Amino acid sequence: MNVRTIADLGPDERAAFFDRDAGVDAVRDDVRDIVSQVHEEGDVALRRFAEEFDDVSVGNIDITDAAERAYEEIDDDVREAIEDAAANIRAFHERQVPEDWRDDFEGRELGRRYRPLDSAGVYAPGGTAAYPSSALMGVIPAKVAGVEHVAVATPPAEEVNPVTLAAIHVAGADAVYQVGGAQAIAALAYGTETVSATDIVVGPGNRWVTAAKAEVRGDVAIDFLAGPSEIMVVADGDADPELVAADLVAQAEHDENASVVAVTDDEELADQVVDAVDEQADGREREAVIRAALDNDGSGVLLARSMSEAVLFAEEYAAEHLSIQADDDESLLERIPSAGSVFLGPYSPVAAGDYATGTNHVLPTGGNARVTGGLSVDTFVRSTTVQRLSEDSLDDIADTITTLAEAEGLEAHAESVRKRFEE
Ligand code: HSO
Ligand code: ZN
Repeated sequence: MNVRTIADLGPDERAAFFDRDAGVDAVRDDVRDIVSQVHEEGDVALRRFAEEFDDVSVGNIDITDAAERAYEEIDDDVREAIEDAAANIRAFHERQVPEDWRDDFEGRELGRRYRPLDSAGVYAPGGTAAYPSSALMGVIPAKVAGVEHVAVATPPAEEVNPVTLAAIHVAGADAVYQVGGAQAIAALAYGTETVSATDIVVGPGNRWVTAAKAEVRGDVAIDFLAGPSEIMVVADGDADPELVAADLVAQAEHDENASVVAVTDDEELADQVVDAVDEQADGREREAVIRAALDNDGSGVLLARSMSEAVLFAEEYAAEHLSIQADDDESLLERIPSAGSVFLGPYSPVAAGDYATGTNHVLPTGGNARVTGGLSVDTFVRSTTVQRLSEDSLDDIADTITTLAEAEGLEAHAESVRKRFEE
């Protein structure tokens, strides 16, 4: 990782920061095939793929009972940490539950009503990237929204990760299935003999999972297509380079394709961050992954001529995680509308939100933060508009309705209003 000046970036160098896709194109054809086999053959296909991809001969696909057992068997300190985090995530998401309302609009009683989806499917990655925390982040918002049936799919194994299972149990999932990858997404979307189909499929995963979500979208709802982790730190000369570096290295640890960027107007800080990142990466357990992520064309420390230029870059970037380490962080934040989750000040590491503050860590990547937020209670509710008009209030807008209806050539629409006023 090195320091580069924003003004000197060539078009390709610049593009490397902004072209962050979820990498689904390369596996799209294979995934389409997997999805259709699950759709057609159900459990038989799930068992076959478990043998083929996970090298596991699956007994019961439904392992709901194992989740409760795992909860009882894991270490006390891990169980307590899961419960602590879960309570915080629940509290933050309870604050998001929307309330039904009705208001008077000049005699027209209009309102919105919110109801949970009937069912939701959550994917919880396994293998080397088993994230119990992601199980909490997927299941809890759905349960808080009031979704009655929340199912979780997690990859099969001789022994499915007990911490993930315990987290699924604490989060309050109603069913747990051992099925992974694209086949899990297909099972949650279309159902099999064992897995019941769900209305929405959410959660992070590798590009097979992501490509499968793209494939089933349209038949079921999905949250969004999430790619490798990203962080953008906006820092001024007052920032602590060690802390900036620590957050970069932390997100780099996720994935060789992670994008980690710091942008600052302070040349000295830029150099210090580069050095600190290098030192902190040294000897880490996942040093190889970290170094690969740091070496990406889309990772680096960028020098801006001013904090205004830094802010413009950060806004265009629309990061999954935005950390602001600067004196006037709130006013800088005002100028960056696009970000999945924001971390302000030296005591707000991204890892706090990844695990335990209560905010959700399933967040839009690849610039998607320009148009959407992360997983939330909203993801799992549908809104309905409701109206009741009085005779007078219909009379008041009758002309507007009939004139527009006739302008559209829709006579019967106009007539349906006039009918109300016939003697
Ligand atoms: N930073 C990741 C979430 C995560 N971190 C899970 C640790 N475990 C993507 O937002
Ligand atoms: Zn993380």
